[in-house]
Amino acid sequence: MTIHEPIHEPIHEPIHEPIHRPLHRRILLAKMGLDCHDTGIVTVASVLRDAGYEVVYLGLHNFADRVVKTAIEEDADAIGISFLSGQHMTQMRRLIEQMQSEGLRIPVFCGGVIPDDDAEALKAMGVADVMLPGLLSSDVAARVEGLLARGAA
Ligand code: B12
Repeated sequence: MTIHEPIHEPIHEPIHEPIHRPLHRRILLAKMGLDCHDTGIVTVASVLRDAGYEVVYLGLHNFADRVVKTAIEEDADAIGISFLSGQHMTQMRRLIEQMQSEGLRIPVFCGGVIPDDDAEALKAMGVADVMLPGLLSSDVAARVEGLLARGAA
């Protein structure tokens, strides 16, 4: 090994060419509830930045009111939430209810360790997309671009 070789493999493959150049598209990312697993959402934040988005990451331990208030203040175009805690059904239901009561109509998507059946139930609830482990970074960026193009569900 020479001194120039990287010691670690990159967490995700670099995206040299953005799939699109979505100017001024702002995505709010957050963790909700008591879930402390943040590696996935931090990875997704850097994937979306590499793809040309502005990313606002709210960090851990948020609840629906704070997520919705921040999305409004930051004029976000979409909200992405990460769950590895099993709380996805409860928290996403609360988030969608809060968005409805505040009149916020932007796509909301989520990802993480989520059983397939629950992913379908989340979509039926109005979640625009559910991204599970194993997706390529380029697929995450392309799916976010697709749901922004479609607009709120
Ligand atoms: C590392 C780890 C931890 C670390 C977390 C460190 C950290 N800062 O993140 C520590 C040791 C702290 C931890 C603690 C616990 N953990 Co843990 N942990 C894991 C483990 C092994 C890997 C998670 C990880 O980092 N993966 C790597 C990242 C890159 O992948 P990812 O998060 O899945 O993200 C990818 C996709 O899911 C997707 N994605 C994720 N989020 C989002 C969001 C959006 C918007 C999008 C588009 C995509 C997306 O894209 C990402 C990139 O591909 C998993 C097992 C597993 N196989 O997932 C268990 C796991 C998540 N942990 C589990 C458990 C039970 C716990 C504890 C409750 C254990 C305990 N009894 O204390 C605590 C919970 C503490 C808490 N308050 O949350 C369970 C959860 C079970 C469940 N959901 O029903 C798992 C699944 C292990 C298992 N098989 O039982 N854990």
